[in-house]
Amino acid sequence: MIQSSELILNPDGSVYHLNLRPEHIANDIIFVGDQNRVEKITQFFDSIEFSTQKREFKTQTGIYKGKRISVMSTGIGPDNIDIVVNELDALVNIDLKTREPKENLTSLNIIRIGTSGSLQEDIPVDSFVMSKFGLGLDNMLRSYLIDEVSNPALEDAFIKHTNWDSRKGRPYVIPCSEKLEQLIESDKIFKGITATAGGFYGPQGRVLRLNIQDEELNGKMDNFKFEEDRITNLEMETAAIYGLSALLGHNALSLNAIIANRVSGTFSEDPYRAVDELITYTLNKLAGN
Ligand code: R1P
Ligand code: URA
Repeated sequence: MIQSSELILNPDGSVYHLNLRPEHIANDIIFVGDQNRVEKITQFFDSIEFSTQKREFKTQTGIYKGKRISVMSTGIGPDNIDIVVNELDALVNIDLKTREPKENLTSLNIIRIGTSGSLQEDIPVDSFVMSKFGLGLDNMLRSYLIDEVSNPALEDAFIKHTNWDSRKGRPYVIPCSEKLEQLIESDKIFKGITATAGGFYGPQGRVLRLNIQDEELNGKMDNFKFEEDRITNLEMETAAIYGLSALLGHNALSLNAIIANRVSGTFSEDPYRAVDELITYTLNKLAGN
C-alpha cells in the first residue's frame, strides 16, 4: 500500500496539488504553462463540466466537437511537471481508496501547447515547433530510473559536441509519442529536438547582471546534429513531460510557438497569436477534423 505521506489526498479525496478526483479528467489532456491560457482553449468548447484551480494548477474539462478533453496549466518548469504528471497518473492508475496500483493501466494522451525560444535562424518568431525529442538539461528526472527510456547515443553525442560540463549533471533525451506525432503532423510545423532547461536565464544562456558558467551554450547547441535532427528550440517542460510519460506509460507530444529567436535576438510583436493558431489546430486534430 502506498503511504499517506507519498500519495497525499485532500479531505474530499482529490489529489493534493491538482485538486482533482478521477472522474474530473478526460483521457486527452492539453497542458499549457500559463493558467490564463486554459480559458483561451476552453472558450471554444461546446460545454464545460468541471473547473478547479489550486496554486498555478488550473484544470477545466469539457466537450469540444463531441470529444471530451481536459485542459490544465502546469506552471513553469520541470519541478512542476513532476507534480502534474505523477498526480495525473495516480488519478488513472492507482486505486485512491485502497492506495494500490491498478492491474489494468490507462494511457493518457498529453499534448503540451507552449511558448519557446528558437535556436535556428530559419525558425523565426511566430512559427511552430513539434518536439520529436526532449533533451533535458535540468536533472529533475535523474531521481528516477530514466535510463530505461532515454537515448544514450544521442546523449553522448550531445555531451561530446557541446563539451558539456559534467558538474551540471548528465543531459537526458526522450522521444515523443509516435502516435500523437502522426495525429498532429503538419508541414507548417518544424520538427526537431527541444532542449528543456531548468531556468529561463542562466540555464538558457541569458546573461543579465550575473555571470554564467557557459555563455556559449546556445551557440554550441545551434549546430548540433544527430542523424537528421537538430536542436530547434529551448523551453522548460518538454523533456520532463516526455520522460515521466514514457516511464509511466502515457503518450506525450509537445508543440511550441516560437516567441523569441536567440540567433537574431528578436522577440515576437504578438507572442500569443501563434499560440492561438496552435490551439485551434490541435483542438481540431484531437476532435478528428
Ligand atoms: C517561460 O516564460 C515559460 O514559457 C515557456 C517555458 O517553457 C516556460 O514555462 O512555456 P509556457 O509558455 O508553456 O509557460
Ligand atoms: N520560453 C522559454 O523558456 N525560453 C524562451 O526563450 C522563450 C519562451
